Amino acid sequence: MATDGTRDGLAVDGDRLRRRFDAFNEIGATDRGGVNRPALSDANARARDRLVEWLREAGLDVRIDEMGNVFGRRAGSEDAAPVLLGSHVDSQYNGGRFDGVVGVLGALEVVETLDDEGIETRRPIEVVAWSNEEGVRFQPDMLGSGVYTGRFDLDYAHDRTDKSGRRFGDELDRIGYRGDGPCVADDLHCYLELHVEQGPYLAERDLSVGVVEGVYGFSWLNARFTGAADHAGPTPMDRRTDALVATAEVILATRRLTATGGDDLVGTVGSVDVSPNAINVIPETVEFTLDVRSYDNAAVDEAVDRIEREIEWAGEREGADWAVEEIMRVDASTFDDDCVATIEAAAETVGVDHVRMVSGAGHDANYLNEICPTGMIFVPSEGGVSHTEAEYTEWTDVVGGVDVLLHATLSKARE
Ligand code: HGY
Ligand code: MN
Ligand code: MN
Repeated sequence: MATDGTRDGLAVDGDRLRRRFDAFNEIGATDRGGVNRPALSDANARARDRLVEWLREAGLDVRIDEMGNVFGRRAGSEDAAPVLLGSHVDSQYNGGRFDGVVGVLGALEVVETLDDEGIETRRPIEVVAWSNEEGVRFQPDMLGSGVYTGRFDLDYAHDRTDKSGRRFGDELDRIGYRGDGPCVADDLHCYLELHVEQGPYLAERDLSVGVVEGVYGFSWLNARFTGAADHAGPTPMDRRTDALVATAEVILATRRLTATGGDDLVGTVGSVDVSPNAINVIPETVEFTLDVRSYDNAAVDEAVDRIEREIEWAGEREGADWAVEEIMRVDASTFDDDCVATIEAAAETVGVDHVRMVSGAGHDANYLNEICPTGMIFVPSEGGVSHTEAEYTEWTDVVGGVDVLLHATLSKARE
C-alpha cells in the first residue's frame, strides 16, 4: 500500500488536499454520498467558481477559453513550453466524488507544494479542468479537450444539445464560462493526468499506483427504431411493430458478441428512451446508445460492424425502421514512453507499489496524447467501482498518487 511520505522527503500536504476535496464535493452532493454536477449545470458552475477561486488564491494566472476550459498557470524561470496537469470537474448524474476531481485538485496541490518548498522550475506548470469530459449531458465526451486538440471544431461543440434541447454554447453563456480565450492548443512540453482507475485491476492486486501505458479505443453510437404505437389490448401479437422488442434483440446481441469477442472487448447499452413510454401502448420509437471498447482497434471496428448488422436485422424482422449513427470514435492510444518512464521513476521515488497497465475508461489524455507527450497515473478504485455514488479510493492512495504526480511533474518541469 502507499507510504505516508516519500523517499526524498518531498511530499504533498494530504490534509490540505483532503479539506479541499471534501469542501469541493459538498457542491452538488447527493444524499447517497456521490455528486451530481453534470457539465454546465448550476452545480458544475459552482464547482468551477470554487476552483477558479482556489487557483487565484494560489497565485496562478487564471484564464478561461471559449469552451469553458479553466487554466491556472504557475510561471517558470523561463517562458518555455509548460507542463500541463489536470482532468475534469464535471460528473456523471449521481456519480462519484473521485472521478476527475482527484486529478484537478491533485494538480493544484502539486503547485502549492512547490510553492511551500520554494521550488522554482524552468518550465511553467499549468493546471487545467476540461469541460464536458463525461459526455453524459452533452455527447460526445471529452468535448473541451477535443476542441482544444483540434478533434472537434468550436461551432460543432457549441451546437451540441442535451436531451431538453439546450445548446452547449448557450449553457456556457448562462453560467458565465464562455471565456474569450481561444480554445486552441498551446505548445505543450507534456500533459500528465492523475485519475482513479475506475476498474478492478489495482484493487485486486492490492497495488497503489497504475503507470498507465495506454487507453482503450472506443466507439459511441446513437441508434433508433421506429415502429407503430398501438393499443396494448386489442392489437393481436402478429400485427405489432414493437420498437422496444427490436431494441431488446440488439441489447442481447451486443452482450453476446462482445462477451465472446476479443478478450478485453466490452459493449454497453447505457441509455434507452422509449416513446410514448406508457404501460398500455406498444412502443413506437426507441432511441438508445451503444458504447463499445477495446485496446484492439480492429476488435472495436468489427464489433461496431456486427452491432450495426444486428440493428438492421432486428429492424427488418420486426418491420421497424432503423437508424444508427456513430457519434464518436477514439482510437486506442499508447502514451509517450518517456512520460511513462518518468511516472514509473516517480513511483519508485515515492516508494509506492506500482504496475504498468492500460485504461478501459476514456480520458482527456486520449486527445492530449495526439498533440504532445502524455502520461497518466492511476490510483485504485475500491472494488473497481466507478460512475456510481459508491465510488471510493483510500485517502492514503490518493495522496500516494498525488506524490507521484508531484515528482513526475518536477522531473518534466526541470527538463
Ligand atoms: O466514458 C468514459 O470513459 C469517460 O468517463 N468519459
Ligand atoms: Mn473521468
Ligand atoms: Mn467518468
